[in-house]
Amino acid sequence: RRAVPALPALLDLHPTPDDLRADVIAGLSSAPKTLPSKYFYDARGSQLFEEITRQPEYDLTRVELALMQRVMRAVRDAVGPDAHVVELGSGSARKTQLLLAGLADPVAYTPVEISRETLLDSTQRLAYAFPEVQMLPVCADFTRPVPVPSSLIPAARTLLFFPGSTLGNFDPVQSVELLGAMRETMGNDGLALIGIDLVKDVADMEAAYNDAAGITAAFTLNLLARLNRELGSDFDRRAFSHRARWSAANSRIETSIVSRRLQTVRVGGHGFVLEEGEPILVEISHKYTDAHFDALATQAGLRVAHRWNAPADRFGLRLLEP
Ligand code: AVJ
Repeated sequence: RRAVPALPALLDLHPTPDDLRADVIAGLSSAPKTLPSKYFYDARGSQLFEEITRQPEYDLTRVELALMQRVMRAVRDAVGPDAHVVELGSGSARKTQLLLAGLADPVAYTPVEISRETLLDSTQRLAYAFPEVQMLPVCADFTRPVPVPSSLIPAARTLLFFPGSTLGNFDPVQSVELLGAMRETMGNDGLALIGIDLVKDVADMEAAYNDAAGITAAFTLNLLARLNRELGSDFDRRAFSHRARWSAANSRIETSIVSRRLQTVRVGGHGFVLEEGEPILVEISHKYTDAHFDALATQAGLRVAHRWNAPADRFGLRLLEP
């Protein structure tokens, strides 16, 4: 039997209940109403997301994993040895497995993840699989500045890893800010490997967010259960439905929680009136063209050093340099 490696010390900057309450009250006070998609990822929400990635309609994860397998040798050559990998929104870190195995002697890995349970699980698993890589997990909302711990063995460079088209969950202004912050974090010698979902057939894109088994709907509506539990709000789950549809004007899927009737919801001493049919926008998932993504990168002071697309342009990986 192998000895159990000590749990890596976790830098805990998890959002506080006050952060959650303030964000929710601000979102429900705005017109149209919104809620931040980052709060989907409590322990249950992260599990449901994993289930989404196994649905036949949601092929992003499978296509990205296959693409990574195909281009890993080129990534390894471009990155070189002794990198410190920093991943934003690492979740179950399934793609990280491929990355750490494919790179030349990575020295450290910093997953930044908002769900503490998911972060501890995935870091523990990776610590077993890669005993020579120092694990430096940070539990945090990566849309705020995140301090990156330094590794015992000095790294040759930082590789920022931002897969899954998580960038798509941010509007263009936020995306440029986020890419700019990533440029700061990686420094002048750094690189960033980013996964982006590409514009395709509208029926395919809409089906990916409306799976027949209803897992995405459960994922979306789980947000209300979380708010009731953590903020003491009184959302009635049955009085809302999930809706995800393509917005051609914004080149994105827009996911809303729609009120099925006129109702008032109480959250932290505030009452919010929802009309019948009124949507709360809870997530945006942008889909990119090559030109659109290049423009975002350029605005953030980054250059596309390598561009790899999956067959039929279903998904893309980009290696960016300052
Ligand atoms: C992997 C977080 C980018 O927007 O496609 C999947 C999240 N939401 N189904 C996406 C998600 C509904 C996903 N991200």
